[in-house]
This record gives sequence, C-alpha cells and structure tokens, in this order.
Amino acid sequence: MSETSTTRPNATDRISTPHDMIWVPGGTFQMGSEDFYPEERPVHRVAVDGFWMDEHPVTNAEFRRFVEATGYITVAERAPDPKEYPGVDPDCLVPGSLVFRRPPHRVSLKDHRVWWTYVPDASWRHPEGPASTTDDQKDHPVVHVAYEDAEAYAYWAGKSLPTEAEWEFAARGGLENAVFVWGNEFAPGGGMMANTWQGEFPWQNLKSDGYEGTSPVGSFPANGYGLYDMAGNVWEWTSDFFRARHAEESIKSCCTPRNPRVESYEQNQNSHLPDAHIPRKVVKGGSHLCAPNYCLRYRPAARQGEAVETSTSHIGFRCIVRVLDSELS
Ligand SMILES: [Ca+2]
Ligand SMILES: [Ca+2]
Ligand SMILES: [Cu+2]
Repeated sequence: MSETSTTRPNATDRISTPHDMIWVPGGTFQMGSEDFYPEERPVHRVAVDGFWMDEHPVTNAEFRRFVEATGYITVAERAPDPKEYPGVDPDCLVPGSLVFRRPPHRVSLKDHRVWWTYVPDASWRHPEGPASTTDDQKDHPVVHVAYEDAEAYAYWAGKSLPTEAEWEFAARGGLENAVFVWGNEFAPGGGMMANTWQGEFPWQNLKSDGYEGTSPVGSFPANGYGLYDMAGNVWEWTSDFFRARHAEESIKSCCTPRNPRVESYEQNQNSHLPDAHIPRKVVKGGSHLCAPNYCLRYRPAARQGEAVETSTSHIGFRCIVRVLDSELS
C-alpha cells in the first residue's frame, strides 16, 4: 500500500488529476509539537497514504457554484434551534454568525466577546453583516461556514474533508519538525509568508503582510507540496473530533498508526461554556487573526477545537480526494 501512495498517480490510473488539486505523497511524519501549546503534545509518529488536496481553501466563487447548484442554506443562514440553547431568549436565536471587530484601543485579552460579535444575518454572502458583500472577494476563502456546511460542499464536489493527520502532513510540505510550513524562521529575508496578524492583537493591526482581513487565495508562497494558505488566512475544518491532547496510545504503540481518526467526542464536563454540550472538531492552520501576543497558531502543529455549529469570519476549509479509498470501494 505504501508503494502505491508514494508514487503520483499517472494518467493511466482510474483517477485523473483533479482540477486545482495537488498530489500529496503519503509518508510518515512527526505530528504535533512540544514547544508551544499543551494541546499540540505529545509529538508522535503518524503515517498517512497519499491523497489529492485542494491547492487553496475553497473560495467564495467556488462556494457560490455549490450553493447555486444545490440551493444549500448554510447553518449561519438558519435560525438556531432553541432546544440546543437552553436558557437563551428565543428572540435572540436569529440567523447570523460571529464577526471579528477590532476594538479601537487596547483591551484585556481575557474576554474574547470584546472582539467577537454575533451579527444577525452575517453569512458567507455577507461576511461583515447584511450591508456587506463578497463581490470584490470572489477569490478570498469562503468564511462563516460551520462544519456541516463544509461537509455538504465536500460531498457535492465528490471530495472529503481531511483528517487532522492528513491536514498536518500536507501542511508540513515535506519538512521534518519545522515550526512553520515554510521552515523555522517567521519572515525569512523579511518576506511575509502567510496572512497572519502583526501588531498587538486585537486592537492594533499593522498589516505588514498587506491584509487586515482575509486575502485572495495564493497571495503568499506555496509550501513544499505546492499548497497555498495552509498557514494563516483562515482556519480550516478537519473531520476529527477535538481532544485536548493527542492520544497517548499512539506513542505507546509499537507500530506507527496509519491516518488515525478521532471519531467520537468527549464532552467537557467541567466547562461552564453554554455550548459545552456541542461536539467540537479540530480546526488547523491559524488565521489572519493569529498574533504572537495572543495566539501563535499559524503553524502546522497548532490545533483548536471548534463547536461544529459555530461559524465565524476566520474559519473556512479545503477538501481532499483519497485515491486508495476509492480504489478499495
Ligand atoms: Ca494580515
Ligand atoms: Ca489556512
Ligand atoms: Cu489564532
């Protein structure tokens, strides 16, 4: 199996080169990091088979084609179910999404509600609220997509969402243990390599990389596999449920786990958050809002758990096609 996955499928294979996708050769790699946040630990060896991956996050134009073909309505465009939000005034359960708004001055970093606002009628069509459009952002990543929206798109496109292991393997671009997807230096030769946040989050955005919000896909150099925007721009959904640490059994095991998946979720009993009962999936890659003083997560090992029905102005996704899965089926 590993022999097949390390060779790029050629024209004689059943699956021809999918449009705008990059072949990611399978292999074994060190997943995670010991040097940053606890949820990235422990570093453990993981193997993945080769797969095709979208060369950039799904754009507004691409998502529009899906919606026009199917009539799909995203989670943000539907009114939340009062049963899912006990204790919340049903009048407040209106369609909308979380939009980042930059405070005008320095604020405490303790309460993220200072910069995240639930904006009624914000959606992928209206990323800043009803008055905004994506007309001049057709090549920006789609945002305000919840997990099931990403999954619905992938299904329509005949693709899948990557597992966390596949996503991280792809992001590393063939580099072993590098801090960033391009190497160990944040801005080699002074050149910005990704759309992140420069300045003091959340009130001061110096825009040294040229962008305050999302950027057109492909505005920064590709990684070693030819994939754009793996770091920064928007967080990307993966199919794994979030655990606060990588599973221990993977280091104890005598053989290297192959594309491990977390297919069930642990409810966080201690959490006081109103959405603690909602399953969380892993998002990867960081976004244009990641800044060293708050969230140094524009790195391949970085990960966060996001409630499956949450949509925001900084989370998008990209898809993959598994060659071996389709050959086996
Ligand atoms: Ca930026
Ligand atoms: Ca990204
Ligand atoms: Cu971040």
